[in-house]
Amino acid sequence: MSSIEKNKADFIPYIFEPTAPDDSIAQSKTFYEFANSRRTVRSFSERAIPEEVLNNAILTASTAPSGAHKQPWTFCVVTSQKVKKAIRVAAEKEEFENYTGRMSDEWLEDLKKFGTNHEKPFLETAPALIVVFKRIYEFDEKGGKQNNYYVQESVGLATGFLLLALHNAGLVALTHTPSPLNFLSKILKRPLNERPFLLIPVGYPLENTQVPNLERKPLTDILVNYK
Ligand code: IYR
Repeated sequence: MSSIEKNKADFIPYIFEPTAPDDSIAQSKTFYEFANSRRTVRSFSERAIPEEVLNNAILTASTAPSGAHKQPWTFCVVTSQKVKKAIRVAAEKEEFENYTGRMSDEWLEDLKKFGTNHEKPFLETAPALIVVFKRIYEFDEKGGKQNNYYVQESVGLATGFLLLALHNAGLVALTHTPSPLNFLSKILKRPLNERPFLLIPVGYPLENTQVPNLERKPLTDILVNYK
């Protein structure tokens, strides 16, 4: 049997529900408006998140396409106050170095409109921190390594799905990138095949929270048609 025939044997019918063009237009607009209402939020109330909501959002993230369907991601959900504190202390240490030397003047200038600095209280106040790890490879039963593919792309896609799923569940989030991120592997005792990718505080906004007055690029700046 050729390998092509062997693959075919594992195929199942795809259930396709056709959408009329008018419905398609309406749905695409509604979904865009929903996505466009998402904002990154940096101040969280202490209100707890139902565990099932986070679990469903993570299941949604894990529906993202991935290289060879390896799903090369692990999502760590930290709600322990003690662990959140340890993460804050380590992140602020790195961020202090970033803001006082490692970041260029141009970078610091670009960040002015966000009002950020090395202090990261949200790492303790947000009810949950989702730490996204990329799985560079897998261990097989004999302790050998099995490859994953397009790991960066796959985990980026999954994280995008996650952010929209959290938004859809009425939560707010912050895509936080303390750098370098390796302290997260240590604190969370992750295995060697996993590397930290992003740290996402999640929760509900503090009352009267404000966000930077930003605009998104218009379609004419982001789309090039070849008709
Ligand atoms: N990691 C730092 C700096 C920072 C960098 C970028 I690019 C941002 O969009 C926002 C912040 C911090 O989290 O403060």
